[in-house]
Amino acid sequence: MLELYHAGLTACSKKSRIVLKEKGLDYVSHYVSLSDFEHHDPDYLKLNPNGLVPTLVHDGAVIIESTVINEYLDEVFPEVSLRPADPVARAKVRVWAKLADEALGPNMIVTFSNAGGIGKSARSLEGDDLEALIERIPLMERRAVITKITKGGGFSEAEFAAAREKAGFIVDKAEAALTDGPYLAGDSYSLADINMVPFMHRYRQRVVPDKVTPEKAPRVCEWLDRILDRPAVIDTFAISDETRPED
Ligand SMILES: N[C@@H](CCC(=O)N[C@@H](CS)C(=O)NCC(=O)O)C(=O)O
Repeated sequence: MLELYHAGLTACSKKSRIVLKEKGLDYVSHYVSLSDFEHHDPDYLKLNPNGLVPTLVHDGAVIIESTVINEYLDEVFPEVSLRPADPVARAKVRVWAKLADEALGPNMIVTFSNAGGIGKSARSLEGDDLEALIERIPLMERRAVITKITKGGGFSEAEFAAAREKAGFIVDKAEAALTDGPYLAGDSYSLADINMVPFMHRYRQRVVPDKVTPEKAPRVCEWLDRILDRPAVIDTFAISDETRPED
């Protein structure tokens, strides 16, 4: 049995939800509300000690980290393969997996600073409640983010600028890669595209909308629209029983 603990429309959750849907795999969906800090519940931390989503449980085996989950799913369920056979193209998929992990940073700065979601919930706390929340966060760097947006005056203009620069760098990489083929790793649709699409979508929507335009990044825009049009991706991005509208 496959079970996915996820937070619906968050970027990392989408990464693994797309793979499950592309492969047509049945899974039990467990929505973990980040706004209610359910990812810090002791029971959830037993599965994912980092206190992050997503988490996959496959016949009792627990797999964490969205990029790792996606590789695992592709290894265990190879019928619909999401990695090319050619080792050079496979290496490209791995480089994109690494970039997708790096792509989270700029997205998080903007998401946590937004008026809604987890940022809003954290900012609504004060005193002992806020201290208790901060104390419960397992990862040092996530504790630092929550401390900054609640007690530290939020991210500085310099931090936003650095996040935008990093996002722009990744958009440029994608634009260059897409001169070699219709997909990020070349000829075939792969985990490279799946791991990147949730971030590129957010980059266009709210991180660097001035950069992801048909004039400045024509190949990225065409690729993004093409990937967003796949039935599995449409299903993943839609508000449904698996998601919450506020994500
Ligand atoms: N490297 C992790 C990052 C996971 C991650 O940051 N997930 C976000 C949602 S996209 C999350 O759980 N955020 C909650 C928090 O930071 O408190 C992965 O890829 O699984």
